[in-house]
Amino acid sequence: TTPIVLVANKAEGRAGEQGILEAMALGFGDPVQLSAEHGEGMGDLFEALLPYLEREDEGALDAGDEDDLAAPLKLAIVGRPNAGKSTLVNRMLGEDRMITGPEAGITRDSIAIDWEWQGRPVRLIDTAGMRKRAKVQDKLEKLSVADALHAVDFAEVVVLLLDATLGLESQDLRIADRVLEEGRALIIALNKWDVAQDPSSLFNGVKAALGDGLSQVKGVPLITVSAMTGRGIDQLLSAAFETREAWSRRVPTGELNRWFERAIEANPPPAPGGKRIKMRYVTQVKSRPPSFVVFGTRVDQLPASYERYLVNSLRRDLGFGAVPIRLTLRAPKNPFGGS
Ligand SMILES: Nc1nc2c(ncn2[C@@H]2O[C@H](COP(=O)(O)OP(=O)(O)OP(=O)(O)O)[C@@H](O)[C@H]2O)c(=O)[nH]1
Ligand SMILES: [Mg+2]
Repeated sequence: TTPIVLVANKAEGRAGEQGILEAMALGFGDPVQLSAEHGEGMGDLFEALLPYLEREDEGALDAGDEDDLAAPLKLAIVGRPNAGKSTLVNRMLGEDRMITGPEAGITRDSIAIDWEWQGRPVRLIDTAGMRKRAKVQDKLEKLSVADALHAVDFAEVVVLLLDATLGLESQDLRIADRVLEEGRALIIALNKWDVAQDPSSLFNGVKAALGDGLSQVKGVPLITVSAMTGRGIDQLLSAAFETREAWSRRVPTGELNRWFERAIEANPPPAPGGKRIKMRYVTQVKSRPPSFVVFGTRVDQLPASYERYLVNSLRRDLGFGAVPIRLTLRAPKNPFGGS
């Protein structure tokens, strides 16, 4: 049998009360009180429908996303001057296509090259090195940096290339922040591993500094490579494809809300002034990057730490890894003051 959910529309204000009482007499249980015009009661409607969402298509991707995953992986390589970006691109291609050299600032414009890795199409984008803004004086270099940032916007996954002989500097964190703010998936690669001093403590040091420095996203992949010898490049590319998949993932609403209930139960939201913040439901509004809207009452009072808790457990429990996640809170109005 098809389940029936009774909805009483035009329920705003006092005018609807009589109709709601009449609707109760129909024998379908309490009606969901809705005002389609005023946008009220949507949270209640969703709650009433939630038990029936279980049979929702379990395929985690919609058709559009699948097309996107068959399309070339748009992979931009960014970093400070001299990190070895162009050398890395040459090593991937297996030929000296880019000009490289020991002086900083050799690449001036972003260059996109179509390539294939293990039969999968990749659009590689080499970019100009990005120095600290205060040091960028001449006009040409400014244009180069703007061009590199443009490549970030165009990419799906961005590799931030570090120089193992220099370690992680504040400029690297600034670039990483920028990539995440743009909603791109980030991978960090530690290049020149062939000449790294004291590799294991270097690796741990960079890992720890990333954990402290990139507070908005935890656990960004860190991969050691050598553009010179080719070491680590396969690992880098498989991480890049994996990351794009997470970045493109859609979680079915039923699964998402089962997670949501568990997360709230494990760590209930606070009750400022004795009034509990009620979290009703969550829905994924888009992917690339994954974006969610949480509906509830008094959610405008939710502390940032609780938002972080939700985003972090979403990442951990639903396999989003370290891709940037957008979360918006929305409070539907309810004239009846129901919880
Ligand atoms: N030992 C070692 N040297 C490397 C490696 N990768 C790059 N280099 C050297 O680092 C220098 C800079 O390399 P590039 O590829 O030109 O660096 P880039 O990041 O493209 O630099 P810009 O275009 O100026 O931003 C060159 O002398 C390379 O030979 C590596 O894995 N190991
Ligand atoms: Mg270069």
